[in-house]
Amino acid sequence: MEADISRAILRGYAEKFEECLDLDLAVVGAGPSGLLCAYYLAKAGRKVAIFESKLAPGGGIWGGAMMFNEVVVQNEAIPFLDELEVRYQRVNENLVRTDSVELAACLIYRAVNAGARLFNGVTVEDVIFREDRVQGVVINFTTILLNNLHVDPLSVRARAVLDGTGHGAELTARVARKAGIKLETPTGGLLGEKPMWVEVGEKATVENTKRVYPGLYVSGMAANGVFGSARMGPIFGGMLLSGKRAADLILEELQRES
Ligand code: 48F
Repeated sequence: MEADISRAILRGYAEKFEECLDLDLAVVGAGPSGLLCAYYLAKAGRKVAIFESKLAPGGGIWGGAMMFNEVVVQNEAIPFLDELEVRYQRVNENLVRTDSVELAACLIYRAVNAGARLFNGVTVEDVIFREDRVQGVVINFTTILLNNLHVDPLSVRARAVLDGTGHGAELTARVARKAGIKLETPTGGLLGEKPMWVEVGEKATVENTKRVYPGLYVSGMAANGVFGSARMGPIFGGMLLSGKRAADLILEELQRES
């Protein structure tokens, strides 16, 4: 029995991982924007995997605000809540509120159930960069990195990579530090995140969801970190709209290329 359990787990993981060595989209970070983007790509029949450095996917959703586990969503993003079957209650004519645990759970479930593969405990530490284009991700187990062990990573090819790493835009920041790489931003680098301004941040996170280098896209708070806009706190409509916009842009690009 013991050996059967181990064999089942090893084979299951190996099969899942092998299927994902050559992807249409690698989503880096399982926050709201990355999860929703992965859901739409998987729903469109694309091969997509999500790499999340923490044990639990869901990013900044779970704790709501200051651990009050509720978040608000504005009217424009309610169709996503309906599609994901997240329940909500009206706050005023513009806003609804929802249980943050339910939102996180539904986003994760819908993305995986639509066919996206999710690898938790896996950190994207770099990108594959060939012929002036981002062409995949370089991954390692987070435990290896946390323990500072000198262990080489593995790589996964992807036709598109989405940086959904949240505040700090960790992946794009890493790419921008590489010699000779200039991002498609006004300065060629990251503009950095601004302090809180809810309306501005919410609008900007959607507008800033775009390609930052051939093969590399940004969504959610990473988009505002790259293009220099405000944070917005526990309002999640912008994150969902950003995830959908990323999916539309990436699907369009994939279709153009094929
Ligand atoms: O920050 P996060 O939730 O992403 P988001 O879609 O949403 C932001 C909101 O949660 C909130 C907000 C809303 O108004 O401001 O903050 O921008 O999730 C980002 C995920 O990326 C993971 C990280 O653990 C988190 O779960 N992550 C960060 N760096 C890496 C990574 C990495 N190098 N590799 C893999 N995962």
